[in-house]
Amino acid sequence: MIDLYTWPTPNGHKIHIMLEETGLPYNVIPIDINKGDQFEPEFLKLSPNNKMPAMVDHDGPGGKPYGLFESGAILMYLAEKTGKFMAAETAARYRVIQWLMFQMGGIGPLFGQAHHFRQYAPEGLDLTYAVDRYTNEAGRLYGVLDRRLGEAEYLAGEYSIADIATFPWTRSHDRQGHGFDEFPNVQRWFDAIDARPAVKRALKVLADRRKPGFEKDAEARRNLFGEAQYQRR
Ligand SMILES: N[C@@H](CCC(=O)N[C@@H](CS)C(=O)NCC(=O)O)C(=O)O
Repeated sequence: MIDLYTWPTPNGHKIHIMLEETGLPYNVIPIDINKGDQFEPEFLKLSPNNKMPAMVDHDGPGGKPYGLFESGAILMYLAEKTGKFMAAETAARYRVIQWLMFQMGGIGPLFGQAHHFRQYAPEGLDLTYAVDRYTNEAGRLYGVLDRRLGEAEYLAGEYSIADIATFPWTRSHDRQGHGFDEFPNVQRWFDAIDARPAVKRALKVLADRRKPGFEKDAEARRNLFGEAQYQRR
């Protein structure tokens, strides 16, 4: 059994999708990042960067419990454990890892900053430069995806953990300032993944706990963007 510490965000949904796709049994342990669960000492032992997702596989290597944080590492671990969604042969495996790293180092952080400056930053500041910078970067990254998906059905050729990592971030393309009409290959790829039964099940995990407009809540702002983030420094 896998204990998954999670919340219904794009990074959480990556792991919900992988677990639903592989059929591995899992317990959901909610980490309400708006309420500050990510700063609980027990959680920090598992995830020292105070972020979800994190997991403990009670049947880890050698049959012992094994903990991991960072969604990309968790996806690679689950792919290796099940032999699914990452090729075994070296050239094909690194094609998957290459597009997974593109998501982890490019799409995740830059789309995240687009969300921050377009939706969450305090009102009354001149954010023009930051909004332009991250909206443009998001558009550039969608262009990279679109060109790749014009030559391959999925990012690494076959459906893999690279697609599983990228898809949840593209669900909120409007919040990043872009429409799929600009990116028809991304639209085709998105529709194919969105139609998968495992993906539909995964997107329901903790769906009832996600509150629209959380960014207006003072406690959530303190936990996510304010002093709670820095009090352990
Ligand atoms: N690189 C990390 C990013 C995880 C991440 O940013 N998680 C966010 C929510 S999507 C979080 O836990 N935020 C709470 C906080 O920053 O305190 C991963 O991919 O696992």
